[in-house]
Amino acid sequence: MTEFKQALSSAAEAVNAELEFLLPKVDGPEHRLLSAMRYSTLAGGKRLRAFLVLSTAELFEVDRRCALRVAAAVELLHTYSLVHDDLPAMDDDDLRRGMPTAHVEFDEATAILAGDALLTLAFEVVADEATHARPSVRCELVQSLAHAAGCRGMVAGQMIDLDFEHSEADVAMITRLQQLKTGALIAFSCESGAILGQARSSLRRALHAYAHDLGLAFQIVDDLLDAQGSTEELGKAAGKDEAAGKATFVSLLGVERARTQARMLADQAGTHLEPFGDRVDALRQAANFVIERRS
Ligand code: GRG
Repeated sequence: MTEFKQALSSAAEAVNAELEFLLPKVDGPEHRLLSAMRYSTLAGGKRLRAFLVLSTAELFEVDRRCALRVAAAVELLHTYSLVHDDLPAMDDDDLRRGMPTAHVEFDEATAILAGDALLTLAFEVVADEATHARPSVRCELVQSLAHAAGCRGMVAGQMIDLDFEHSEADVAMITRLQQLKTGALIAFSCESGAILGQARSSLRRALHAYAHDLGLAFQIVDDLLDAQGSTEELGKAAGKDEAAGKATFVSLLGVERARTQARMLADQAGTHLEPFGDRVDALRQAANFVIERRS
């Protein structure tokens, strides 16, 4: 685990430097927007999605500079989703990554605009020829990222989640909602390495299957942390699901079964990596990290 944590922190350092480079410097009459973008993006975060992009790209010997751009784009898009999710109209949270949320630090309109700008910047970065020499590869990245983030992915998951607050949900429904809300971007992060490396489809499918199980394990642990973690440790409000009477993996399965299910999914994620032989230690360790994490 220590070895994995070092690898994760070195990926985070590299992607933070890339984000620092890609985010516009704060100047001009739009400085408030740019400050909010930088504030939210550079506020920390585990950078797990970036790690997945970099690790899967390594499997196909993708140029590190290209992989770093995609890793940064995924983190920009992920940050947009957190900024918008925290808004009063959605989850109404005051704390994120241990700091005041964007709408608290700035104001609601600025947070909405900063989220919009982070989302569009992510696509600008991926579409740039510095990301890959081949237009067809850039096009596939843009299309897959749009699919993961939009009305058949994360945004759809968020809509279903908001609707479920007022209705009964079962495990199958929660699984589908979470696959869209958090699983789709995790899946793109894993598959982007294969897209950049123009890998054969069987290997891309193997990474998709790995990401599917990893994403679900990640979400179950997120529910466990919300139920059992502390606000201080999480850097965001704990206990929100129960207070809102929200159906989650924990409320439906109970703590013990939820934990067992997460462990089973993490083990199963590893089995999809067999076609890659012994070059996937980091990805196996990532599955373990996801279920052991405390924030
Ligand atoms: C507003 C379109 C829109 C979508 C929001 C992803 C999402 C949908 C909301 C995030 C809310 C949330 C807490 C989801 C649970 C899983 C999740 C994405 C947790 C945050 O991801 P981490 O733990 O965060 O990787 P860090 O801070 O480490 O980057």
